[in-house]
Amino acid sequence: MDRKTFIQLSAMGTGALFFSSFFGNLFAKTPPIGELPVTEHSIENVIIGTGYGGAVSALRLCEAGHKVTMLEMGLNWGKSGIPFSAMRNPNESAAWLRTRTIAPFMNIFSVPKFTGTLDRWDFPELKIWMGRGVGGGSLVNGGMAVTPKRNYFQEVLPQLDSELFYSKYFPLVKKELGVNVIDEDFLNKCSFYKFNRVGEEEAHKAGFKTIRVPNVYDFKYMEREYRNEVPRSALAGEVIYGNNHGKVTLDKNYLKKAEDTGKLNILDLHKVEHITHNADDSYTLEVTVINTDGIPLAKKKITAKKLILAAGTMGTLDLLLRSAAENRLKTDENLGKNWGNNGNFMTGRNFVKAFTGGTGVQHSTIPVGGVDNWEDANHPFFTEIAPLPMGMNVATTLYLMINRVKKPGHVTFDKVTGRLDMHWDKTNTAEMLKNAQYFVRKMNKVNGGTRSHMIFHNGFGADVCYHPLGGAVIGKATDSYGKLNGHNNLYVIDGSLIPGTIGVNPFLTITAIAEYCIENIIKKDFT
Ligand code: FAE
Repeated sequence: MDRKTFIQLSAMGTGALFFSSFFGNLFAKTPPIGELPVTEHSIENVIIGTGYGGAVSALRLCEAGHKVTMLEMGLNWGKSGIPFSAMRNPNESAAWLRTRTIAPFMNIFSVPKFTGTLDRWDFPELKIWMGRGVGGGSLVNGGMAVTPKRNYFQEVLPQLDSELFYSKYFPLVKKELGVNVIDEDFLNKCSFYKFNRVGEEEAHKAGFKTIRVPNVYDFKYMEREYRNEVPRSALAGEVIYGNNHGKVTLDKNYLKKAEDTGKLNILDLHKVEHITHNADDSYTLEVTVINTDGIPLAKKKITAKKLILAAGTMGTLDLLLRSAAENRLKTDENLGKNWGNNGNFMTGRNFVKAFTGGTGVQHSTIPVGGVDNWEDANHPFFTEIAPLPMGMNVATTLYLMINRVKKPGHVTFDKVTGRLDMHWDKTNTAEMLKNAQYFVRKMNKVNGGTRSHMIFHNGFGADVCYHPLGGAVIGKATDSYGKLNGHNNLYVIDGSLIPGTIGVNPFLTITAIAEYCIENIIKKDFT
């Protein structure tokens, strides 16, 4: 590269990167995509994605003395200084490059087009929500940190040693993620948890068992919020567009620790488009650098000796299946198989205690209770008693159910549309619907209330998926530690390793499996 070109590229690359985070909206005019500057880079270890799988991999590699570069399509919110927005007052953080919010319901708000934290991919029978930004799903999720039931873990992941997971990896990740449990006295007196008290009381009346659900939100902080000693976050309607306080996201634990080693470089607003497998077993990534309007600023060709794909289930499947369809890399017939929605099924009940006080005006955004009906052979399910922070007493309870996935789906890439095809329809969710009908009927019979026709079509949200899992299943599409079949230097470490179901909210399991995989990968392949 000559000096003039270098200076031009540096100005457009580094300068653009800096400005992209802060002044993206001011730079609407950029060169047409074919004329974008392209720079070439060679990097030893690259991780795509900064969610759970990526963050664990980065920390352990850095601690073992390896330099790591992470490529993240979303924004580094912590560094940008831009605040997250609350659900009733959505702003930049609300939606990934949309002009209207994309929450599961109540999308009546216009928002500025911005690289927000929450994205949604729509398929004919399914909508899949995902986190975007440094910290991945940890930025937008409800923080519920649930250990799967051991017998179900063994059933769905017989290829893993459950003794090792329950004695070593689950305790380790609970500590690293800062998992804690709400104090019962606080829960009983906090006016923001009336929805949970009502939810549990009615579940007991109907004969269901409830459980306390651990979380990564700092409940001691929440107690101080309640006493008005610190700025409010969970008690101010913040969650799926990010929390400004209280929630301990990955940028505050795994990623922070990795950065503190001095060996981690995170490049935000870097979207990987394709992966090419080279003859020398390295990988070349084509990357588009965008600004916060989503406008491409530059192109990069990054060649990595070792590549970890941690782009989340859908991101990883998209990159692998797309690149395979373009003959850039080889995959085998296992890729895309055993995909599932983790049995996600949303439902709710309207007119709950409507004449005796409803579910309360104020709702904390952090769920702390669930109905555990998993041992019922006819209707096995777990359901989270979810908040509905609408700022008024809507006398409604909302439930995000997690069921078994009796009929898994699969994912392929359609060359014509250039998009993933999701092979998933009502037959995949039929058993889940039966469980939801059983639950709502039983609850309403004893407690009153109606089906949640106000929030969902016919009262049941079969198409809501927060937990896409599978498609690159460990031990099937990969070896026992996440190395993709047929490859020496390409690893998958994220939700796609879990075969479509884990019976509880999944990030604790994703984090535990990531710890297990990277520990073994370092031992075997990073000598
Ligand atoms: P993930 O955290 O999704 O990270 C992937 C990262 O890769 C993201 O930051 C992407 O922006 C980035 N990326 C993707 N494609 C590219 C590309 N081409 N180039 C560059 N970067 C890319 O992956 N789970 C729980 O256990 N408890 C909960 O309470 C809970 N609540 C949830 C609530 C919501 C609204 C949502 C959407 C999810 C929730 N989840 C919850 C699911 C959980 O967040 C999810 O399973 C994990 O975040 C998945 O972790 P991964 O490491 O697979």
